[in-house]
Amino acid sequence: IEVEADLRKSIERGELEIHYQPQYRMPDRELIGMEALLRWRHPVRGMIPPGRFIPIAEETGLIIEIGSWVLREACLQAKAWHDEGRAKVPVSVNLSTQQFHQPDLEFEIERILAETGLDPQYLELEITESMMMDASASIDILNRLNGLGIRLSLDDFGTGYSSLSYLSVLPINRLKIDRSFVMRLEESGSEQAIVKTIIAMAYSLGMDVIAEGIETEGQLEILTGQRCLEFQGYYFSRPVPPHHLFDGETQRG
Ligand code: G
Ligand code: G
Ligand code: MN
Ligand code: NA
Repeated sequence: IEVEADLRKSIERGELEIHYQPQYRMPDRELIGMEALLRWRHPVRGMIPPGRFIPIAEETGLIIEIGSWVLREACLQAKAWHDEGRAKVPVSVNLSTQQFHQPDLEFEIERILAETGLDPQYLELEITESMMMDASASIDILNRLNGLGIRLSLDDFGTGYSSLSYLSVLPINRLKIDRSFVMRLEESGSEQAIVKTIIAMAYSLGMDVIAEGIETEGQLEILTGQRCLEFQGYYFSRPVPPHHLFDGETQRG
């Protein structure tokens, strides 16, 4: 209850922040994107990770307002980087289940893009398989979002229940291999087999594929050996506040 009341005021008090984690394409280590990751700097409790307050925001409906704030803030930041001549790459924003099913989401995003001036191709929304339990409603939502000209990625891929037949009809640009697979890659042959299959499937469906949670050189080598080219993880950089991103200090976490 206390946290809920605090969360309700967190936006107006300026306690929410977004950290950004870069994404790279090998072999040239080219910067290809930034994932926006929400943080709550609580005046008493300190930094609270999203896993601890997003569920509360979901239960109370506050996620709609917070989610809008994140979208707007991330689009503004990306636009500012582009205008400053920094790397012109897309920003990826995580959606929550409630946001995904919000009836006016499409118009909300259209409005935010118009107000921030960000070209739609530079916004990527990350959704998860668990949001799409109702397949036909989800395909409709995805098609409408796709119609805005933004990018869509399937986050935490491999941990949910995607039916392969219906994956092929979704307007998804990219699969994000969940870090639970990456974590066990070096010890587990079965993990290697799963990841190899996900990569092959992505390419055969005309999608890009990115591995997240890369922490070691060994993981990177296995994945590049399996023709995965895009990476995100502490090995390259932790999520960092936006003003630290182009300092040249954050190439490795
Ligand atoms: O950054 P961290 O590992 O603590 O994130 C934990 C979880 O919170 C991840 O699943 C991530 O997708 C989610 N998350 C981070 N930022 C946001 C956000 O802005 N909105 C939503 N809905 N989820 C987020
Ligand atoms: O669910 P989602 O994929 O959006 O979650 C992303 C979360 O993973 C973020 O909270 C981010 O802080 C975390 N993360 C990013 N890279 C790494 C990594 O290399 N190792 C670990 N353990 N967590 C990571
Ligand atoms: Mn994500
Ligand atoms: Na993930």
